[in-house]
Amino acid sequence: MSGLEFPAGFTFGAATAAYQIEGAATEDGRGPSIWDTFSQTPGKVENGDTGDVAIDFYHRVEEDLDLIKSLGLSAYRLSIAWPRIIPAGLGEVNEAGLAFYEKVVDGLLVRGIEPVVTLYHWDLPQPLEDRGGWTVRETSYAFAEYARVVGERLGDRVAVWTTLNEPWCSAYLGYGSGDHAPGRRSEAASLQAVHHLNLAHGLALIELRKVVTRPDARYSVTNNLAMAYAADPANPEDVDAKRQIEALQNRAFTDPQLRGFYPQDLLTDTKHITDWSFVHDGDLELINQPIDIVGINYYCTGTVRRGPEHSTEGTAYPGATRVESVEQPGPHTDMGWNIAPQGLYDLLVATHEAYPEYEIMVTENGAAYGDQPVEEDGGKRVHDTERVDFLLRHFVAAHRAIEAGVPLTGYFVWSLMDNFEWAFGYTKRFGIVYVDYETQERTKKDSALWYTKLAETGVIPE
Ligand code: NCW
Repeated sequence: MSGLEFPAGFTFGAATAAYQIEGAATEDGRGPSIWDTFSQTPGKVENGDTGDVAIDFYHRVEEDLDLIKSLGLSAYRLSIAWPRIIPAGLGEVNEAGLAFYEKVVDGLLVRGIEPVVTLYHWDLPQPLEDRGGWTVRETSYAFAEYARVVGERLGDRVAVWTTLNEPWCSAYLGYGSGDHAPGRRSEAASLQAVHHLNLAHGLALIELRKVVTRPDARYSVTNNLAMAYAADPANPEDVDAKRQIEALQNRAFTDPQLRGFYPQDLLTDTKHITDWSFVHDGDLELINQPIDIVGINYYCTGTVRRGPEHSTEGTAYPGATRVESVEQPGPHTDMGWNIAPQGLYDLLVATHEAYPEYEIMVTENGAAYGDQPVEEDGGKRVHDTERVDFLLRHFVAAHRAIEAGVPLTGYFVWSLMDNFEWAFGYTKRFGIVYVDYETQERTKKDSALWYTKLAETGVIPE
């Protein structure tokens, strides 16, 4: 199975997000984000956990950058916290915030690691939510202004600019099911959010391209595309259930972003919720800006079939009709997500077929497990054999996709280190590096040692 070699120049990276790792929530002028508010609201996050301290990356930058270097990675995917840059969301720029990310980006470059920067990984400034958040188009314009400010400061250095991470989560979990910040539960609001996130993506690209000066800088967006299967591919009703999921989760984002239109079936499926009049003339041209890389976050698959009629109010799939999820066979990770490397292969091939002109990167893939450190040979070890096996099998699937002609040029493991897992607090560990939340001590897990061999040789280790 292994011993497979990736093409020369393939990017092996790891990913994190600002709110999940930084801590220092009120330091150096950072304003509140919707995740501060949400995590401080009783009952929203497991154990009442917050990102106030997280894994203290804010104060441990040098040590953590040395760690990335020691892993042999060629790129690090980080996100910038909008509330550190423009604390009120609009208006005054916080110099300390820019200086912090300048330190991170310079620290990466000096170590020979390419910075891959995501501008929005879910931490909307709270004052913007107070004005309507992603349900209003003012937020899209505020995002473009923020992108310009960051681009002006770091545009000579950042290798890849990613506008949004998983807008499906921001829109449907944030405004539809309420599982994520800001915790609203409205079908109409979630569809407004879909559009204003897409608009923000396009407007930000326009501003970035005006100010970025690094000649080889590239542009991207990261979607968590569903790999959905019909329970019975010969049953048209099951096939239609799959079509609905793909319209809501995949094409609602990729079609406007990469093609400049909303899918007609999405508009039809949701017409009882909204007439989409929040899409103004010219918006789709603004959204459909040229990009270089399509980023895909992949974790698991879904299988759907025709189910009973049910309301979709308060769910993450507004307007889905008679769609029922079929339980996926195990084994599952600690998130309850099924392990399906074939799904990664299928998704990469399907995305390439739908949008053949784009380079693709897996911007996140990884697994949560209940890791336990052990004392061994006078040191700490974490034998996360399941994660090693998970990564091995997904890298093999990615390699197969390349052989099948998919222009896959990079892969970022989620996550570099254990961190704040949103509504699950600190109960789920995705890191290839273990973090002791009491002492903040970092310990490379076996998966990190395995990944280093892959990153250094380009060959999937046995
Ligand atoms: S929750 C989620 N994640 C994890 C998170 O740590 C990271 O910030 C995200 O980019 C790991 O990768 C992403 N993604 C949401 C997946 C969908 C959840 C499905 C909910 C069903 C309604």
